[in-house]
Amino acid sequence: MSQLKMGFRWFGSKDDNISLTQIRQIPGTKQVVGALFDVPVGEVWPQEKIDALKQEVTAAGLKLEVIESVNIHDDIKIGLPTRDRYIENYIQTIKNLAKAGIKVICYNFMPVFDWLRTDLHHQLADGSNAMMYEQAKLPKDPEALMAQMKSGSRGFSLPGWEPERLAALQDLFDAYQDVDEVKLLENCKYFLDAIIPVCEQYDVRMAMHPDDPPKPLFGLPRIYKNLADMQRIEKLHESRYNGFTICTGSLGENPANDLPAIIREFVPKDRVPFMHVRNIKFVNQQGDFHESAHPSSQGSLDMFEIMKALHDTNYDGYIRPDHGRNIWGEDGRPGYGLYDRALGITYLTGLWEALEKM
Ligand SMILES: [Mn+2]
Repeated sequence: MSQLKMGFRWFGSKDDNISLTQIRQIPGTKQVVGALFDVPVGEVWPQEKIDALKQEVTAAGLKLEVIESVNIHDDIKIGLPTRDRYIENYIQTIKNLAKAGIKVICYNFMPVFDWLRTDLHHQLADGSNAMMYEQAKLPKDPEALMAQMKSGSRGFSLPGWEPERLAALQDLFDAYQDVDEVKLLENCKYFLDAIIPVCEQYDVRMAMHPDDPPKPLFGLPRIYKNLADMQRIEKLHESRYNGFTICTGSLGENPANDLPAIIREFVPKDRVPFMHVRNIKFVNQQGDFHESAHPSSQGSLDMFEIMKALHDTNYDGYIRPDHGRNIWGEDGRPGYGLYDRALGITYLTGLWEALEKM
């Protein structure tokens, strides 16, 4: 029986209220999906810090083979002359991670903002809370959005929302003024052409995460929203090391995205080293949604069909549950509480066992 390489995202002993011991007790979980959170975007990840994290995870009886994320400096995405220095740093980070046995790097190519939501603690009928996105509640002003995210996070740092980087928000927006989707793709190709030969040599696979939500916001371009975008990105640099994270929640936020079809196209091409599997629930015809528990019955996505597509295509990459709700009185980092993600793992491994035995 093929086992899922199931992982759990962890924000490190300094910044996560969930312990490695707790993670190890989630049935079927062997992998920690981690990162260094104290290295500024664009700088080299020091070998000794990577090794220390690896050692900490290994000592807890778990494996560290997937990093999420090594973020891309805005100068690379904008295409500034200074990008070469940041690409050199990125290459050194890849080499350092390879030395620690890292196999996959998850990253995204979203300008300015990482993922975003309009409510980080939307109250659900059962008394739990989850993140929500309502188009009408998205502030017109990006500064107001930042303030909204910050106050909603209740003191937790949010992945991809580095305060230092976002401090000069207007300057950042100005710098992206001439970057449209075509230009952003060109800049992505420039980056991939530089790093993928190194990834091949060091056996580290890149796994781009979809834009979340998968549509342009604040006039900023988005390059990974759907299957057609993926076909463009795979051709930017033909290599199994130029791969995707397929995040069912992010791509699923556009009801037109057929997730099993996307999986069935890209897994057989060996372009999917990493899966994020989570559910969302649409609340209206306009595509507003809140995040939900993982089971199909709790959201709008057919999780069985998603797992079946992975099973049918002999998926053997890494996988993790994604955002869950805050339940049972937990007040965790938005999307990253312990209980609902652990339930998600149990559900996903249950679906997988059934698929294996059918
Ligand atoms: Mn995701």
